[in-house]
Amino acid sequence: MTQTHDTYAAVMTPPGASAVATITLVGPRALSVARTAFRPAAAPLPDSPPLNRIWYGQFGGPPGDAVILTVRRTHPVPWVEIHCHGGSEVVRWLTQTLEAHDVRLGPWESVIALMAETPLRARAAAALTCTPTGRTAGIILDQWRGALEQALGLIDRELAEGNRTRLSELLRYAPVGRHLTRPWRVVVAGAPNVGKSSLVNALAGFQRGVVTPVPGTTRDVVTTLTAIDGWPVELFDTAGQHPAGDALEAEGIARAREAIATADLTLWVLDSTGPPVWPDGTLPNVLWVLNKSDRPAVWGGTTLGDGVAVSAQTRAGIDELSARISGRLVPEPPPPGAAVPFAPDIADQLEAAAAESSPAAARPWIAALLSHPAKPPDPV
Ligand SMILES: Nc1nc2c(ncn2[C@@H]2O[C@H](COP(=O)(O)OP(=O)(O)OP(=O)(O)O)[C@@H](O)[C@H]2O)c(=O)[nH]1
Ligand SMILES: [Mg+2]
Repeated sequence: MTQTHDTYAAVMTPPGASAVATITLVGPRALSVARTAFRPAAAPLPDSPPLNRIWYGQFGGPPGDAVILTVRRTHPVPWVEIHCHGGSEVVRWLTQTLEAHDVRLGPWESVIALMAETPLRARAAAALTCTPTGRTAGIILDQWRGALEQALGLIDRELAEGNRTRLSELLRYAPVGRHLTRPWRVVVAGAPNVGKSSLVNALAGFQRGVVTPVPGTTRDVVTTLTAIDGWPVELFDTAGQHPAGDALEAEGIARAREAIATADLTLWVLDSTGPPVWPDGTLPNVLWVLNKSDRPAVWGGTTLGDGVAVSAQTRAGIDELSARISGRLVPEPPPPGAAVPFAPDIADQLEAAAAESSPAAARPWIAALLSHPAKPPDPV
């Protein structure tokens, strides 16, 4: 057997129970391997198979599997897709058949990178697989369709003319782009018993954290992934802040402070049925929440500024609070089709380009984003 290893295969579907699994075969020998291992039920595969047509037949074996095979591309590198029955055993038979034909198995991410028409399209396809909400998926799909690539082409032309207006316009969406696959961190903090855990539960829509009338119920940082207005958010419920009692409480409070220090937004919760307890120092990015609005207030929160009155118990004001959180995290949501730097490192590179002393010096950053070479697959 030759050890050319020029042709790769990857299982594109996750392991586990499913009706169908997909295996991609890519490389110069993809078509010849398919011709040898695949026995079509009707006509054989032609020498130059038409693209995107489907053939039904047996692959590998015996026993092999009944599969649907399609040729996605023949140039510059042949690309064949095999849709077989799902389940780990069938997939194992088929990948063993491929390995017997000297095909190297790789991770699906590498095959995406190898097959995408452009590096940014490959990045967008990979980002799509781990974006958590429909809203963020929609933005990444726009980039997969070429929104960012087109914008970078225009930016490069403008930079060549000594102008960087478009580059600064694109950077408006760098903050949102950083969070399309990584949630915003929203910390819920305040004095003991003000209703922090109740508020997290109300925002998450289920009973994530323990709620009791006993002050000091939450001792550690409890995280919950949720979506607010379609944006992925990790909520951090924290221990109530007050002059520390025992060592356990002190540790909980220290962890709460650490969480606040790295938060994208802190919801500082105040209890309207008692005197307000404010944070020790200034919080860089805070939204005041006046809780327990279902009960008679002893304090009206007149100094709250843009704060929101809610009842975590009855859910009154929770929609308004969600809208306010969304507005603080993403003040300017990108319109459909807008170019967005859709990953943290892409946003970093564009910011580095904008920080260059001249438009000419910014151009290599743009070129690097457009031409970063796709890496060949690493073996699994
Ligand atoms: N009436 C009323 N009671 C509430 C509301 N939110 C919370 N509570 C009550 O306030 C008490 C404390 O609620 P928690 O959510 O545990 O408060 P916490 O801030 O997480 O408390 P610690 O974890 O102890 O710091 C419980 O008895 C809740 O039922 C509200 O909106 N209205
Ligand atoms: Mg709590």
